[in-house]
Amino acid sequence: PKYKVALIGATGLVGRNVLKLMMADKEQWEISAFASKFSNLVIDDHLFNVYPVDCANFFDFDFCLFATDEEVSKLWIEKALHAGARVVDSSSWRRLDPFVPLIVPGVNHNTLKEEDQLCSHSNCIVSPLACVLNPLCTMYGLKSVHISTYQSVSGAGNKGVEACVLETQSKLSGEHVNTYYFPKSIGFNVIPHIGTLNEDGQSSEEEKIQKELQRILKVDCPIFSFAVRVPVLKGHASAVWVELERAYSLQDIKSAWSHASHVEVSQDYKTSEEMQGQVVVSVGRIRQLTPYCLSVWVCSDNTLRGAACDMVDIAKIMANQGMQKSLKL
Ligand code: 2RA
Repeated sequence: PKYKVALIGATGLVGRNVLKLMMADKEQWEISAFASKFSNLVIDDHLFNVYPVDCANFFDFDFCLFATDEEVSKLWIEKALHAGARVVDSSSWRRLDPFVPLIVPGVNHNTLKEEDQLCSHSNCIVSPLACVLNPLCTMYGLKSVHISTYQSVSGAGNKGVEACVLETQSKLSGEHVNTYYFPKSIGFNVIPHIGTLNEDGQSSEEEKIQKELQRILKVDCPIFSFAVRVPVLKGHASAVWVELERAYSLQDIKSAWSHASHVEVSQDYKTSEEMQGQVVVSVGRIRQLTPYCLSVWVCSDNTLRGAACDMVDIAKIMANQGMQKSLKL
């Protein structure tokens, strides 16, 4: 059967990828696209009319996918829930709400229940990390994790990409235009500041990494993170140091990764550029540091894994479980 899907935020970087992924499965989805204002969008030779979200009649849809930021999600999701649709939210709005499941497909999608009408997926840096850490957690237990992230400008949306391109070009031509889109100029620069900084010097992004990972992996071990914005257009990467509860076998870990959903073990390593357009998460630079500690490099396309792929995977999981329109009507 065809499920009726409303995609809100269709013109954004993530929204466009959702359309692309769903178009590959046209038999299953009938998609209506919404954004802040009317426009036309061509995806894989298919023309979508994008309607203003205030024209959406949420009663018409089985699934509403919100590829939107917190403010927009907050404004519209209640209406979609009231209309009885199943909702997948890409924003951080309810990710830490114990009544809303935080799902990483392939890691904890089995925790999704029939009565869950709203579901969040995790941050585009967290989802790939969860895919890689989950087998280690299950096999040996996590004692502590240290993560340093290198996050591309597309994590901040279309405008982040535009700001980076403009600032880089202007520096090359000897001018120094600062768009002020990022906390400091991003052209030829790295900025250890994503989101807001609190009084203790922690950024909101670093807090998300810690709390979302603890929630998804069901652990309360210390997770330390550093979130850095780099002038790369697409692809997020992380250097990760893991201390396990028990001594491990690297061979067993590699074998578990090779069977884990969405994980691809690299002989050496992959870069952000190489991961563009890939739906898998690459784990490379795998080093045994001590019998309990290892370090790895994790790299993925942030507009796909932890973004469009997670939204579409969750909708598929719900549809396969017969969870289209909510029974709460
Ligand atoms: C970022 N990971 O890149 C965050 C959320 N998209 O800004």
